[in-house]
Amino acid sequence: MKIDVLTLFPGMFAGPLDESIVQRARSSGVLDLRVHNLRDYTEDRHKTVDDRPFGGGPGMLLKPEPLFKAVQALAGQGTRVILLSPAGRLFSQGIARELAREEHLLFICGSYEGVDERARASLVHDELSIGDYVLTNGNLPAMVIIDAVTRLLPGVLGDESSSADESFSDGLLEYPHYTRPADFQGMKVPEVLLSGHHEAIAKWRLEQAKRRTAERRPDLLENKNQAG
Ligand code: 4GX
Repeated sequence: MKIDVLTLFPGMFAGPLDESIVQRARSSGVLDLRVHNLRDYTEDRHKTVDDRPFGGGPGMLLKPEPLFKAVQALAGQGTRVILLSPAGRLFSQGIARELAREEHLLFICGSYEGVDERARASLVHDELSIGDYVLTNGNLPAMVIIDAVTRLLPGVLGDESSSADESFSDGLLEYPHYTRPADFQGMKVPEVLLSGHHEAIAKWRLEQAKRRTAERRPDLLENKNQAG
C-alpha cells in the first residue's frame, strides 16, 4: 500500500511511524509511506499556506491553492483522499478494514480552524474523525489511522499476533490474559487455562469476553452488526 501525508509539520511523523510494526511494514516494502510539507506546494515568496476567514472570526484556514497543487501532484485515479477533522465520520475498526483494501491513501492534515470549503468539497473523498475532542492539528489522527490500517495489511502481523484471530471475538473486548507464573503472590491463574482442554478454554474465553463487553461497553453489543 502507498500512503502519502500532507502536513505543515512533517517532523511530527518521525518517531511514531519509524518504530515497531509500522517500521517493519515499511522496510519489508508492504507499506510505502511518504510525508510531504504542504509549504513545498506554495508558489509565493512567503510560502503562504493559510489566510484569514472571509466574514471574520477567529483563527486561520488553509488556502486552496497549495492544497489543489499538492493533491494534483500526489493523487491519481486510485487514490482515496482523506481529511482529518472533528466533523468527519467516526473512525472505527470497520473503516480501518475498508481502508486496508485501498491501493493508495492521501491524508490531509489540517491545522488552525480547518481548510477552505472549496478545497474540501473538490479534493476530499472522505472526512474522518478519531473522536470527540479537539486536537491542535490532524497529524496525530493521521498517525492513529495509519497505524490501525498498517497492522491489517497482508504479511504485517505474524501468526503469533494475527489479526485473523480477532474475528473469533469480533466486536467484543478481549478476554483476560495470563502468563507465568501460575501462582503469583497467591493470585492464581484460572484452572481451565492450565487444563490443556482447548475447547473448554475457547468457551471460557468467549464467555469472559462477552461478560466484559456487557459490563464495560454495552454499546458494542448493540452495534455489533454495524460498527464492526
Ligand atoms: N479527529 N483536529 C484537524 C483542523 C481542522 C478542522 C476542520 C480540518 C477541518 C481531529 C479529531 C481534530 C483539530 C484535527 C482541528 N482540519 N481530527 N484540526 N478529533 O480534533 O480528527
